[in-house]
Amino acid sequence: MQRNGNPRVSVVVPTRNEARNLEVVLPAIAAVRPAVHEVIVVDGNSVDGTIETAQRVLPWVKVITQTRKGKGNAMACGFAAATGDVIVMFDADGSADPAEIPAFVRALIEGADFAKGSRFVRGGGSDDITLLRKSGNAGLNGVANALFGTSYTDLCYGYNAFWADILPVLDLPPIEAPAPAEGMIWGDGFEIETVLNCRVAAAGLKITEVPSMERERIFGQSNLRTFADGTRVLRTLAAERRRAQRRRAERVQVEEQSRAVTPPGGIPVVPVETATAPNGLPLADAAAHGPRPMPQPRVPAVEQQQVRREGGRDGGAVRLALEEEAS
Ligand SMILES: Nc1nc2c(ncn2[C@@H]2O[C@H](COP(=O)(O)OP(=O)(O)OP(=O)(O)O)[C@@H](O)[C@H]2O)c(=O)[nH]1
Ligand SMILES: [Mg+2]
Repeated sequence: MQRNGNPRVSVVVPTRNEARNLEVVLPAIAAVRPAVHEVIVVDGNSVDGTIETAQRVLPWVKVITQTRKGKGNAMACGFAAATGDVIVMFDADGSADPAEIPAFVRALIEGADFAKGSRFVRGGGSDDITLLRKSGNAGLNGVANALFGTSYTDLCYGYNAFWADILPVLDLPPIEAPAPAEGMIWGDGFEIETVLNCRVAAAGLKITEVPSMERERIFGQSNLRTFADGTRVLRTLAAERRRAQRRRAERVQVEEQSRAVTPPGGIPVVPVETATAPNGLPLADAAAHGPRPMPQPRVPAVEQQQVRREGGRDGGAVRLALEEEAS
């Protein structure tokens, strides 16, 4: 993977029962010029022939199945499988226009680390948003911007692209971790979009918004539940803010330890087990193994314990939000 003016683009498409939409969406992605490098469909137990349809309408598609449940886990699996320089997050429901992919890539070539789709900047729009949801989204943007010092205009939108080399900073749950007996690992569910927006901001990455036009999903029912989804985004912002503060405190502690053991006028000493390289990897790891595509964060016990039941879109039955996420 490398940053250059002609990056290979991997498009990651999460699917749960999207066969009919894929008939439209996959050929449209394949028609984009310059051509994308690969399309990765990440399926989550579809029962409508999604996988067979994907392979029929786009024979060169890569199909993988996710390792646990939830859209976030599907995205993490797709990111891990991607071999391109740039990764595009692309919903399968027909709501996103593949013709916008080159604009996302251009924003990255022009210096962004993360290109964030926005329906609310000039040139963007939505056929699929009510006034209530628009106002809610505006309020959530305000909260996010106050907490993270960002200027997001469309926090709750899943069409984004980024350079693959920022994956370690995203610090997503390891895809090979077993599913907890109950609930989900933080980041595996629909909170993924907000989690990504918070983590790229907390890491100080350069974010550029790209105008995007959202259509209604072509086939199938919308699963959005305005108030429950809004509440979940708020809780995600709060949890990610705590995480960012914890991380900052850890960094300060490392610096203080370093100062404490540095002789006057001497070279600063950084305890090797806690120091991190610019790519976010522990220095010891980075030195031993070089860069690696996905971080392998530990799933702390607290994450497994502090769960809360909540009705929701993940699987329809229960969704366990791990609010006091800690990693
Ligand atoms: N692999 C996988 N894909 C999922 C899962 N949940 C949702 N998706 C896919 O993620 C994309 C976005 O999900 P949607 O249900 O469209 O959610 P949304 O766009 O927020 O809401 P609506 O389009 O209004 O229903 C779609 O392509 C879904 O098929 C999941 O658990 N696993
Ligand atoms: Mg959708």
